[in-house]
Amino acid sequence: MSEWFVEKLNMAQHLKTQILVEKKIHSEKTQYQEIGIFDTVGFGRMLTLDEVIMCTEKDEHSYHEMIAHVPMFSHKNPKNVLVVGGGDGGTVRELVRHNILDKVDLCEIDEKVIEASKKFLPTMSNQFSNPKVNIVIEDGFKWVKNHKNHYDVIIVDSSDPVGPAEILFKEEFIKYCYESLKEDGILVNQAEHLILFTDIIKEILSFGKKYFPIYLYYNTLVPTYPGGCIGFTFFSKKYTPFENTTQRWNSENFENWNLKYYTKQIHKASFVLPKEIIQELELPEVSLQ
Ligand code: SPM
Repeated sequence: MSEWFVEKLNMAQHLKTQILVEKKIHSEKTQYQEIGIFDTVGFGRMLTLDEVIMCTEKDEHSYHEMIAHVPMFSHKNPKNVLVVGGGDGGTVRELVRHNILDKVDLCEIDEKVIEASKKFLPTMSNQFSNPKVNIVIEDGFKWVKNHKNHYDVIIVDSSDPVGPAEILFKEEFIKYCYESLKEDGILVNQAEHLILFTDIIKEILSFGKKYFPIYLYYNTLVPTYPGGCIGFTFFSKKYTPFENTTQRWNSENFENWNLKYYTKQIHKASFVLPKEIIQELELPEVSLQ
C-alpha cells in the first residue's frame, strides 16, 4: 500500500516536499547519517539522507547533467576533476562521458552511501568501476586542503548545509577549493533554490567573490526538491561559462550522448535569472547574444 514520504528537513520553514512511495526497501544508520532507499509510485527509486530527498531515478538527470556538463564545457581543458560528495554516482556517470577527462577523484565521506547506491541505484552508480574514476573515502574538506594546485574542475555535489555537508558551505572550504584548483580552475557548488534560499546563495557568493574574479549562479529544474528547482554557484579563475563552449562542444560531439536535459541553449539560459535575484545577489547580467 502506498503512503506519503514527507521530507524531514524544514529549511524552507513553511514548505515541505512530499512524495508517494510504494515501499522502503533499505534503511541504514551510518556513522554520519540515515540512508533510505524507496520505491516511489511515480519517480522510480529514490535515495534519501536523514529523510531528505537526494535523488530519484525520474528527475536526477537534470541535476547531474547540469552539475557536471556546465563546468566541463566551460573549461578549456578539463582533464583532472574532483567531485566532493556525489556518492550516488550520478555526477561521475556524466563526467566520464567527456573524452578529454583523464581522471576524476570522487571524494565521499560516507562509504555506505556508495555501497547502497551500487546495490540499489544501478542507473546512477554504473560508472564507479570506470578506470578514470578513483573513489576516495575521505572528508572533502581535508582532501582539498591537502591537494594544492591540483584540479582543473571541482564539483561539490553535496547535501544541504546541515549535518555532514555543513562545512562545505563555509568560507574556509571555498578558499581551500580555490587553492586546490590550477590557475584556470572552475568550482561549482550545489547552492540551493534561488528564491527559497537566496540568503544561503548570497553567503556562498560573498565567500567565493573574495577569491574568484568570475562568480555566477545557474539553475536547473528538479521537481522532487522544494520549489521544483535547484542551482549551483559557478566560480572561475579565468573562463566565463561561455567562451570555450563552441570548441569544447565540437571536440566532444556531445549531441550523440543522448542526454535528457543539457543542451547548448540550456547551458546559456540556465544563467539567466529573475531581476530581483540578480539584484539581491549582485550578480552581473548574462546576455543571450
Ligand atoms: N547527487 C545528488 C545529490 C543531491 N544533492 C543535492 C541535494 C539537495 C537536497 N535538498 C534540496 C533542497 C532543500 N534545501
